[in-house]
Amino acid sequence: MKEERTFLMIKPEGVERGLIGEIIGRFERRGFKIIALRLSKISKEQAEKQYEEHRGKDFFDGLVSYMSSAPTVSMVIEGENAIAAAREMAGVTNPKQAKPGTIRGDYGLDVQRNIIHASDSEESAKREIAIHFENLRFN
Ligand code: D4T
Repeated sequence: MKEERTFLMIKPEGVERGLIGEIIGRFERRGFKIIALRLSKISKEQAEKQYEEHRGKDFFDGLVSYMSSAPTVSMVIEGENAIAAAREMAGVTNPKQAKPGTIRGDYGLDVQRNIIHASDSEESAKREIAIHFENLRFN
């Protein structure tokens, strides 16, 4: 098992619906350490960078404007196998197919409003942490 850091974001509807505590609590109770946390409205440029790999897809513009439309919670968590564990806790992209017990399965509304983002690899985690926590020192 590997000590890892990953980037998570509670999407606008999660904040709006009062689910911040519930979602953060799941990661805390699972034993992950929160090492950075911020509530903010991200810029369109940050949203574009975060979803760069999807540029050109039909949902890209809608996703970028949605993610930058209202406050989100950005966080970095640390712990054993954090990247895969957070993806598993989030559930699959479409909440209608996500299993009960996963965050998306329990709270997701549709494929855009799927509550949480979790980095999919070590490389994405590093890249996304840099987009949202520029110049942040963790220790
Ligand atoms: P993220 O990146 O938010 O953790 O989601 P996933 O890793 O599970 O899913 P993804 O990369 O395929 O999609 C990124 C992001 O785009 C939204 N989306 C996706 C959307 O609005 N419409 C769509 O049709 C799809 C496929 C949801 C997640």
